Amino acid sequence: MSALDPDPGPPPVGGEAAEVLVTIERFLADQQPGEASGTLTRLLEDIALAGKLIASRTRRAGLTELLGKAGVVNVQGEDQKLLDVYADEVMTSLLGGHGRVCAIVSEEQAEVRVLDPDAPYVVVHDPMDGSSNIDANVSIGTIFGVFRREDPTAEPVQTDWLRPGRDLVAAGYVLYGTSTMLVYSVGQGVHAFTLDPEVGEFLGTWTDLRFPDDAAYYSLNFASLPHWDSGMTRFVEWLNRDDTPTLSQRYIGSAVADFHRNLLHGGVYGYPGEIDRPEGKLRLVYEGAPLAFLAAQAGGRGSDGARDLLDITPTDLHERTPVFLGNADLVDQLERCFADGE
Ligand code: P6P
Repeated sequence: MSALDPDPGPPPVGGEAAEVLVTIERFLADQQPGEASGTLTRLLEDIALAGKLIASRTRRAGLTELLGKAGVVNVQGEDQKLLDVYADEVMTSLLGGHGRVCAIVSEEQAEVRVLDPDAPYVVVHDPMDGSSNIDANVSIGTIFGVFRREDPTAEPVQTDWLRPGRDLVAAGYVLYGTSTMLVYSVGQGVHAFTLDPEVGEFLGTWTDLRFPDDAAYYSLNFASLPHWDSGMTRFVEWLNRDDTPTLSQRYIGSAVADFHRNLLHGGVYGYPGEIDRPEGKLRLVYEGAPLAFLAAQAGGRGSDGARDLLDITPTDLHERTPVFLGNADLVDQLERCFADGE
């Protein structure tokens, strides 16, 4: 492709190189079904703009005191970082006021916030996943999911946002790493765009990303091994057998970054439940379900160790769940190990 400098190089094993230089706005418009109103397209464009704004701050975090803590403890009991606060405010202000988003659920807000009561969509998001890594300059990311309300004329009710991930109409993430990438799906495959900071556009990079059949990595925090259920130890033993795939262990401490690398190279990420914390750490609504939606769109799966994450209906905005995401065969094997043996 002569138009790009430097050439983006070959696509990942499980993807296609974008054929032409295309912005995410143009790609969304071209992908939009003929009968669509364009509302979801413009909502996703708002998220892309939020990603640009957050990326610009993330790039300069070390220079503008955005590193470090906001001096507030959030609903999760975690120290809010200034970038958490900024990312949450940017997403909320860009998504509200256009008659597109009825309500927004955020990791950083104890309660759901109603934006435009008679709007058709609900957004769930983790504005800055992995924020404990900000000071260490490790990749972090924004995770989002979009539901379409069954009756936009009705009063907003919690069944508008406490829904199984299978009801999502879109999901994705913005990864603030060595480059800023927006990866999303509207149910027609997974597509990746790279932010060109000089142009200020997310440019098409890869389309139809799928987990490669031959996985390369598994992502587990082995510091927690003594606290894991026996099913996890059986899975680790399976991983280390001579007759099973040889995978390398890579764990960044930022689920979006681990997920992204495993999507490109094949693998499985896990944050298991523990004996004294069987619900695990990650949140179902705005972490597990949106990433499971993407995994399924890329030929993989998301599971809590027994059930597909997309089939779990949350009962609380911030409920936690064990999360396993990646190649379907690896997630299937993990479930077999949890179900007492292979
Ligand atoms: P630990 C980040 O806080 C996060 O929610 C995920 O992005 C990440 O994979 C995990 O927690 C890291 O948690 O306990 O391994 O440091």
